[in-house]
Amino acid sequence: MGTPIDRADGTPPLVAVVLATGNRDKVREFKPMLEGISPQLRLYSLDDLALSPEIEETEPTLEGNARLKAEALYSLAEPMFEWLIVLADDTGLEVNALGGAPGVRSARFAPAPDGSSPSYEDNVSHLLKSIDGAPVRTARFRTVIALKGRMPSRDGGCFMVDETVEGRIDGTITGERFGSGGFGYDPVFRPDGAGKTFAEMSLEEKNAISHRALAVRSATARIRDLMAHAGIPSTETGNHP
Ligand code: ITT
Repeated sequence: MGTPIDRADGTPPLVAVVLATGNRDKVREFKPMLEGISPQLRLYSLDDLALSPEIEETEPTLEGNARLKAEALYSLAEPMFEWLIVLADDTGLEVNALGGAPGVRSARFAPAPDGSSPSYEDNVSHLLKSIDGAPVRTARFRTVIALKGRMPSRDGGCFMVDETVEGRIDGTITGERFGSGGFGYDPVFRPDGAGKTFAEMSLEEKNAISHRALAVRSATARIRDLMAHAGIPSTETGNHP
């Protein structure tokens, strides 16, 4: 693999954007938001690169875990591309009545037999049980995206990328499940002002307002800046929400 460039012939370099997630639901949401940034950008999921690293999310914060994933994936993907930006996200549902839990433990909230991962169903049931009778059911989804990369500089050298961006959305945990779209906690999360849960929305509706969309929008803006810094053309508006 690789993306050799010959700046002498005026060809702008190609930049690989690697989505550091094994969660296909998340890839499905990310792709349309990133695809239009630049004709020089190539988007890869872990599946595309046949990578399936086991990265333990051991940090106590979403930021820490996003950075951890980005760094681990960067070291695996870095030999494959000359220029690349790895995007790793960590998302948590923070429920006020639970002091901000499940937060970083959102994927592993429900008790599960040793070593196994609870299903989305298990986690939602556990959440509803945990806040049964709570007078306040406010919550927020928060997504942190870490960007880790190596980009060409205009003088023929390179510069490193190492930063995070964030998106969040406030809402309420409903008393029961509504809708069949989305994934994870979507059937019980109703964003403020929306009148329906994420699971009752189309992908487009969710992508217009979600925590992940907001974080991706910020990441997209940063990628555009980084491309500009490298002297690589972006499309006018891209394909972001
Ligand atoms: P990777 O670490 O492989 O990326 P993950 O499933 O662990 O995948 P996150 O840590 O980002 O993903 O998210 C933790 C859990 O939070 C996830 O398993 C879902 O249950 C839930 N979640 C994340 N994003 C969500 C969304 O947009 N809507 C509903 N639930 C979501």
